[in-house]
Amino acid sequence: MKFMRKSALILAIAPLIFTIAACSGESDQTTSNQGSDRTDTVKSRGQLICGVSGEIPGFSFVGTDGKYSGIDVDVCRAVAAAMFDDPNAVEFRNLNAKERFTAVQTGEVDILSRNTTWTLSRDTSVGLEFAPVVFYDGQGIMVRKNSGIKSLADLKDKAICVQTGTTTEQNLADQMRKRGINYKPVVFEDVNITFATYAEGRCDGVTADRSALVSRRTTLPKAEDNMILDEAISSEPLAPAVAKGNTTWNNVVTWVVYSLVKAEELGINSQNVDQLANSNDPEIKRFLGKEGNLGEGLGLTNDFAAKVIKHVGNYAEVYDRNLGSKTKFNLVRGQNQLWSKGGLLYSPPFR
Ligand SMILES: N[C@@H](CCC(=O)N[C@@H](CS)C(=O)NCC(=O)O)C(=O)O
Repeated sequence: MKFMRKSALILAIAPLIFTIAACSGESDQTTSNQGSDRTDTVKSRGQLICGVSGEIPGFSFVGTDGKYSGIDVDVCRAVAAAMFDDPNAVEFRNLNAKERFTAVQTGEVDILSRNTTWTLSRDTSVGLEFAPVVFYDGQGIMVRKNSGIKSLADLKDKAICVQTGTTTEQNLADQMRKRGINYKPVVFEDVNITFATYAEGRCDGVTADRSALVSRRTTLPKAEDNMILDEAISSEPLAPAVAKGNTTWNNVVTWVVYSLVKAEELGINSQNVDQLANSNDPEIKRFLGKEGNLGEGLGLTNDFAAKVIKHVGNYAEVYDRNLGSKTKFNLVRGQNQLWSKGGLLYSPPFR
């Protein structure tokens, strides 16, 4: 057994897998894994349908000109670039926290790229399949500077605005229970009402992912009068997701995300990508599709990563454009730095 080849092992257990799948009524999922999956649907449509929030500047936001921008938006543009050599071959659909999972399950969207935390239950019972994390986040609480509130303990018996259908709502309840702090949750389905209620002074604090607080603070009437408490409430790894049972499609999204990270690691960016196509470095040659056939396994051209970087840039370019020091958010990379620079971003090998 120890020396059995993988293919022989698969042949040996295949009948067993078939029997189990048939008995548990999951044969549909098995079929879709073997046959066509979402990749074919998207290809034949010639356009990607991408679920975003549209309400979180820096992540996904619709400008007054109707144009979408943000890191979550760029992930979708990167997938479109890899598939169609066109970052604009995307239709965006705005989804609030409550709507987002149904939209993936029913196939209304091909991909959910919307500040969504990767959790065990979303990976299992909600029927999602996550691609790699695009932003490592954590939950925070924002209060008015003149409120005297400095910690979670100071929120005893206070009203906290929070959006329903989020890990935010659950984490707040966990943390307050753990610390024995009584509080008044003021829950809304709509993000704009959540923050407007806080802005009107009807909540003492508002809680969300820290990045979302930084983002939404810029939309408050007097942004500088508000501060985010230092206390870290949770880990929120934000990742794109697709519907379960679409192995190839998940691989496409997964390796497009990794291509952003790997390009940064290899020093490839939107400015030098064409020039580096002539590089002698075998790793760069393979990554850009000048050698090997890495795209084939994804049903894409071998230069899919070159298309991504040319049109959208590497992870650093995406981050800087949407959240970096030249933006009003000025968010330091922190955990969202490459592993080689002390962060958590790490791509498996392109080989
Ligand atoms: N990352 C958390 C929270 C995500 C979330 O939906 N946050 C709210 C509060 S800022 C939001 O983005 N709302 C925007 C919307 O509903 O369009 C989760 O996955 O549950």
